[in-house]
Amino acid sequence: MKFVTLPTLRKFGQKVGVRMAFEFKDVEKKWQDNWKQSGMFDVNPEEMEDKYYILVMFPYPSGDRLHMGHWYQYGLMDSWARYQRLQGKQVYFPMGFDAFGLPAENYAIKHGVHPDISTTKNVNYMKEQFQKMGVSYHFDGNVDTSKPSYYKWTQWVFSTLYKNGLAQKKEAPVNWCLSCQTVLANEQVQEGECERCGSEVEQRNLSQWFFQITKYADRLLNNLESLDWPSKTVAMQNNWIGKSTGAQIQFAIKGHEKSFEVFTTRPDTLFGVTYVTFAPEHPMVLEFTTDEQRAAVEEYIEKTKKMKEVDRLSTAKEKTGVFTGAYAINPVNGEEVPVWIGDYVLYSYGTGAVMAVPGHDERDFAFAKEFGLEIRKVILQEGEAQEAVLEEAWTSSGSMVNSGSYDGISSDVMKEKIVEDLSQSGKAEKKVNFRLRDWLVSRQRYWGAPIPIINCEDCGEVLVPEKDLPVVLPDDVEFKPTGESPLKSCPDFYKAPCPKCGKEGTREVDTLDTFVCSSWYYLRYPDADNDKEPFGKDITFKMLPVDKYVGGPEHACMHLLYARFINMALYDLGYVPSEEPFTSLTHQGMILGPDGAKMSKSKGNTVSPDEYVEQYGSDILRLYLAFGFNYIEGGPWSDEGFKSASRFGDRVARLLEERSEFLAGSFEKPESFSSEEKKLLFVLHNSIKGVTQDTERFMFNTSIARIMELYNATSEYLRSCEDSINSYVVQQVLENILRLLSPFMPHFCEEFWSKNHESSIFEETWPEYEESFLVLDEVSMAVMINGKKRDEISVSNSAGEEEVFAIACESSRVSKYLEGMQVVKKIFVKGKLINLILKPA
Ligand code: ANZ
Ligand code: ZN
Repeated sequence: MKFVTLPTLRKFGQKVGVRMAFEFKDVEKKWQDNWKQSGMFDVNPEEMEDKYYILVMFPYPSGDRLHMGHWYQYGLMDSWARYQRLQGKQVYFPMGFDAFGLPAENYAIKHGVHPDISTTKNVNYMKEQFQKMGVSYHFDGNVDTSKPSYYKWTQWVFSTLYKNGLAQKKEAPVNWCLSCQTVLANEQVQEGECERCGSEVEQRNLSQWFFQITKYADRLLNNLESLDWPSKTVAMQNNWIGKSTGAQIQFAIKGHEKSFEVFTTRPDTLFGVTYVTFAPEHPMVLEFTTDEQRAAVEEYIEKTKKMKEVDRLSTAKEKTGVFTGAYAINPVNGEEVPVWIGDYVLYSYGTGAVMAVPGHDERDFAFAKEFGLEIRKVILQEGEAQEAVLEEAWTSSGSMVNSGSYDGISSDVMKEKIVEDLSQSGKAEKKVNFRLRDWLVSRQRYWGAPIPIINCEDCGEVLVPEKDLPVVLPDDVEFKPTGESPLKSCPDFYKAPCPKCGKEGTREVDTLDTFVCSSWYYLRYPDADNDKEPFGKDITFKMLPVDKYVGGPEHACMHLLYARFINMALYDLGYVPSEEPFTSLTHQGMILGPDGAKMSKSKGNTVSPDEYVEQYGSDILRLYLAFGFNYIEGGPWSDEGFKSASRFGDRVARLLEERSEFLAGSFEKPESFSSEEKKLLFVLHNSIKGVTQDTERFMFNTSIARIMELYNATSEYLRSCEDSINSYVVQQVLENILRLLSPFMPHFCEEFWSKNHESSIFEETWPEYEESFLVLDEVSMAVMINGKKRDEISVSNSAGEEEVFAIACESSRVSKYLEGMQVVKKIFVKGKLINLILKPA
């Protein structure tokens, strides 16, 4: 691991170059040690009564340390958790490491070290960085998914699903990454490329392990409504699950015994079918293809194998296909229509065959145009002449034509009726289809939890009994990717006696997708030391579900869907208290490089947190991350922004040092306040109100802006009232600046608080605003002339239009405009402004 700091640091120093009066980093270590020793943030789930479970997506220890994105996500979540604790909640906020998986394995291969050594080292390094960040969460029972004490129970999750018919090995077309040399779940393929490495992905037919998430499709969809989740994520899951309602309709093949079915969402268009298209890889195709067409069909099938699914689905792609020589018989009228194959039909969706209606489906239309097939109109738009030629597919509703006895009825009615009528003879049935596929969980890689299955010649596939778990991942394996599971080459592992009959069998050599590890980790935290069960029932029913989950939006359709499924399956078996694991969800944004592009080593636009912490301290970095970004949106790193945050931190430090006498004493609350004092108290209570509302909603940037306003108002008060300072008010304000800032600058605030308090600032309660201070006697109002601001006047809170006008006229800055003019209109906004519209008298 190389740790190059100097060159960038120097460059950075020149750019930012803020000289700090207060050495923030000097006090940080002290408080970190202090918090640790006092056990202040230690929590024991056993003792919690009314838990508030905050969860943040745990990091992969695959890179060599925490980067700026981690700081942003974890540092500010620590701030949020501190805030919730100050609000009086019994916060439970655990942390661990998602240590198995391809990124960790690829890192290990690149650096030529065993993944166990490199991930353990990275985990330790990251823990040290977390410590330097000054976080209040801790690493409960060391949840590290790559340790046997954890993956024993990942294997238990597999076994539990298996026993309940939710895990199954089956042959299926799968995505194969040519570079990672392993299969990928559909969700891990983005635009035909591997989500991890960006290499090409091809389709292979392989026998693999699947979790049957499709059995839960409806519930996963329906529950979405009840979740307090970002609407975009809900929409994405909705789409991914992709429920579509229609019918399955049976067609016969002329001269063959076998019939086939099509899935359609538009049974109303059945009279418009002029041909049928099969997915080229559909196994029936070669059965009915005629001898004359066989060569062309086989050639086309071969060609399709090399195509990516996204390209096949693209509407822009020109349509290709081949006639099979066979004819299908339309069940509604006995009409014989040609059977084609075309790559726009996918084998994995519906039945793998479609009834083509070129008059009313865009893709069928393009296909028919390409091959000169008949385009027949069966739905008439309102006002359309029946004989008008279709220039493009009419995909909406209308009234039926060319549809025998159904002519004249509306297509919406037809949709139901035709299915009902055909169902009499068993030729059609209502059908719901989902885009969601079963979750492919086996990987041909080393760094994952072994699948607890032994294959026996006599007994077949046998589950490893729970008492024999974990199936330990062996250490000495040549783990470079070859396409074949590395565990196969390890005889000590591969050969194992059958748990049923004792005969020598062979172990399953694939490992589990890392998303299996992360699909249940939130259940392990509260009971992480349990070596008898994955998680005890009492504690799980008390601590779950998670109240607030925070993580990146990129997990919308993978982790978040998988975890919901696993939780739901475990719920059905009585292991967890709720169907849904995460009641409320927030996504943080992403910190980009200074150039606005995603930070990456290859682009050279990374900004390393360590250098900033080294020079300015972790509180200043955290303050900048809070202030410089909308947490949910993220944005580009800016040294200018860092500069202004560090200046602010330093100014506050100076103020507190210069005015430390006000923090020290004990001052009595006066009977009444002067108008200057009231103004300051107004800003104070307004800030408390605003910071509370904004922090709650993760609006850390506006929270800090309000604290800045408070700082400014305080400085101004001290400057202008130097001779008549109200000590009580100043103490109130200074103490509250510390309390409001404490989640964002924990060490710094603890340090200043400790000068005058025995107990920690984090044992305080969050300040509350008082409504009475939010009503000002005097307000300042803008005076505008013809829409342009000319003065600001101080008036009584209750002053009406005439009174304000009179006071405005007394101001020389205003009166000079009034000379020789006539006021034609007064626009008055109480408490805000008066705008005088003038014209020459
Ligand atoms: C006839 C028809 C007529 C269709 C019409 C549409 C409009 P969603 O909504 O995505 O479920 N389809 C069915 N299986 C397919 C497959 N394996 N590959 C490609 N396309 C397939 O889409 C369902 C529609 O997509 C089905 O309804 C079918 O075309 C097509 F005027 O059937 B339709
Ligand atoms: Zn056996």
